[in-house]
Amino acid sequence: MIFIGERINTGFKDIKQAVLDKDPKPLQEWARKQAEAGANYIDVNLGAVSSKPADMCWMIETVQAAVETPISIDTNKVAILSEAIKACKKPPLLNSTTSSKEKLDPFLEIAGKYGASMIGLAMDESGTPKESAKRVECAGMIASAWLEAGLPMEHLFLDPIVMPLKFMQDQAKEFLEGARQFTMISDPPPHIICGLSNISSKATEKKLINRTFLVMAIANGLDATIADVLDTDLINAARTAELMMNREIYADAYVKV
Ligand code: THG
Repeated sequence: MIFIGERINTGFKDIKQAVLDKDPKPLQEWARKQAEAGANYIDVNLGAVSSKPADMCWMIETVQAAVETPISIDTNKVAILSEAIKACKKPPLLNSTTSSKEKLDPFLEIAGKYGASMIGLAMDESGTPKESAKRVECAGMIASAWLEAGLPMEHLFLDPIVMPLKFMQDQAKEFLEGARQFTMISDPPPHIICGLSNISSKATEKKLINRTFLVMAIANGLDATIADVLDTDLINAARTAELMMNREIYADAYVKV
């Protein structure tokens, strides 16, 4: 399982304020905590706080001054990505493009030039398809463009797109069916990823909803997630599900490693 720490996102008040004040402390504390928890990447999201590439670069440099963990550059803006990529010390994860050519082409070029991994969202210029079949089509387009660009499948992550359970209850099943079909896009398959906390947006019982959905998604082929990596119950549930998918070798102490 590949875990990406979700916490350095201006959707959280403390991070928003820190970016406005250019106060490195909150970002570095969250970076350390998530790295210690075993995050494989640290997601960095500037959100709507600013559209200045320099602000995203500041966030990335601030995180890298605290931890060695590679960065997930969470922006769909090519202007921000083109600058942010230069600030990264290690090959990052580009998060994310859609299947729309206008977005996909510059993302592919940057991924190729810097040896980066990339997330492709299963949507196009008209938004997120309601039905899984159309999401599979978008994902397939991204995967073929990736291969055509000569890039390695182990660096591609496809995202079937998680919607809030509270507001779009029928969408969880479409996600799960999408994920299941993405595993058949190529052999070996691409990684399948999601922004897990989307599922529990504005809900009570957030942790229970996140944990239950993650296990169901893993059963359908998910092998990476942007999530609350400090939630030990979540991580342990994911590890247990991975054993059941026969992806890890069982050991009595598996949750303690
Ligand atoms: N796919 C990809 N990238 C993504 C997403 C995705 N990046 C952003 C997002 N979705 C994943 N990250 C988060 C981070 C936080 C929350 C949800 C998704 C979250 N925030 C609280 C809430 O909405 O209730 C609000 C913050 C707070 O508690 O103050 O849950 O889908 N590729």
